[in-house]
Amino acid sequence: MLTAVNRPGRVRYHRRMEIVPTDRDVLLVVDVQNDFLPGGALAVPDGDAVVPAVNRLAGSFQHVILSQDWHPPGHLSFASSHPGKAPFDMIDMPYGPQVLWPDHCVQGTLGATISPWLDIPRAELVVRKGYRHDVDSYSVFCEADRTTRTGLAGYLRERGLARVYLAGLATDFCVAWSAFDAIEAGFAVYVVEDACRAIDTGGSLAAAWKRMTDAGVIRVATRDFAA
Ligand code: VGL
Ligand code: ZN
Repeated sequence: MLTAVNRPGRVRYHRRMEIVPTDRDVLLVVDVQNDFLPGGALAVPDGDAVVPAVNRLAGSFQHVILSQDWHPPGHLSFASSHPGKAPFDMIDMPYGPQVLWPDHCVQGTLGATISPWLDIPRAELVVRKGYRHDVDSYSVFCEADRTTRTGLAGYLRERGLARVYLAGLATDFCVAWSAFDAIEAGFAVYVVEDACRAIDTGGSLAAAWKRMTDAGVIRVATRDFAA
């Protein structure tokens, strides 16, 4: 799309990005689950704003994959599993520092269910993560031990999907870690900023954007997609 910008004495044209997804592009919708939405156990501020944005966005993709945070009861990322600790405290796990969360997305509960307002029946794969009792997994590609793979990179490669667009919850945790790992796995990665919302605890949102953009993640918006 060409947009005219009038400045005193001249007219400049600059090209706005216009993204038209092909059969090599996939939309990865991260963790749009009841527990991350208003009223949920770990509600992301303004989290429900992603639902209409993601629904619209999904319409322009041939390939859509969903992820689902899926913890067993008593998961080690829950503050309730650590006597004396409170949600949002930090602890050291064998694999590194870990934020402690309220109990959320417990397997088989209504809180763990993908939001009924998400309207993407065409989604071709749901990737569950965080299902091992002792290891968290923000990333849809690789668990927090940084070695156990979910299989998603292999799926994308086998299906010839080369560019990953991310949307969903939360920008500074599951979206950011997934974006970072997708780059590491060799994919081109775009985060659709206004189709995501953040938890933003202890400066996590600014840190996540720096880490993502330093790694080569491209920041885009829903308006960058062809109507
Ligand atoms: C998430 C914290 C804990 C996320 C999941 O989806 O961003 N955040 N588990
Ligand atoms: Zn979780």
